[in-house]
Order: sequence, then structure tokens, then C-alpha cells
Amino acid sequence: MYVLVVSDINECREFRHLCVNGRCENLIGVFRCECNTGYQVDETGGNCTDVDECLNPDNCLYGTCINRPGGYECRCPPNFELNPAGTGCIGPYATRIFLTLITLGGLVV
Ligand SMILES: [Ca+2]
Repeated sequence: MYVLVVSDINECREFRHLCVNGRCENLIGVFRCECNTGYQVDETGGNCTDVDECLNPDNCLYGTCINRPGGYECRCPPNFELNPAGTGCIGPYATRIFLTLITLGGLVV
């Protein structure tokens, strides 16, 4: 006769500094990190590190991308403003120029 004893260590309670910038979830035999928005599980699986959104140029078109903990900032050059989605910079006259070009081209929208 065999007696199988299964014990689980709650790593989330036993070890401090697990899943920094996230939430530790204890599972049988292991644990898992649920990271906060803007963070991803690092290579050790034991912590959450900031996502560098600036590595993706689509996150800040025509602007200067500045990585921040848990997010990023898209700074626009003078006379440009951030688009509503926060993913790029648009000039104040961009819409007017576009409409003028359509008129000059004889296109009617
Ligand atoms: Ca970031």
C-alpha cells in the first residue's frame, strides 16, 4: 500500500518580492504572476517588468516616445498635438491641407 502525500507551498505567502508590479496566484506546486497593465512577466517568471512601448514605433508616430513605468509618453514637436488615441502627433493644419488638396484635385467627397 502506498500513501501519496501532496503538499503545496504557497509561494505567494512564503516568499516576499514575488510578482512585483503584479499579483501572485498560488497554484498546486507552482505559482503564477498576473501582471498589472503595462507590465509583462520577466524571464524568471517570478516578477513583472515594464513593457517598453517605445520599441514599437507605431505607439508614437511623428513624436518622441518616452518609456515610463507601466506606460509611456508620446511628446509631440511644437505646433503638433497628440491624436485622440495617444499614438501619434498630428499638425494643427493637417485636416485643412488635406481638404485643400481634395478641392484642387477636383475630387468631391
Ligand atoms: Ca513602459
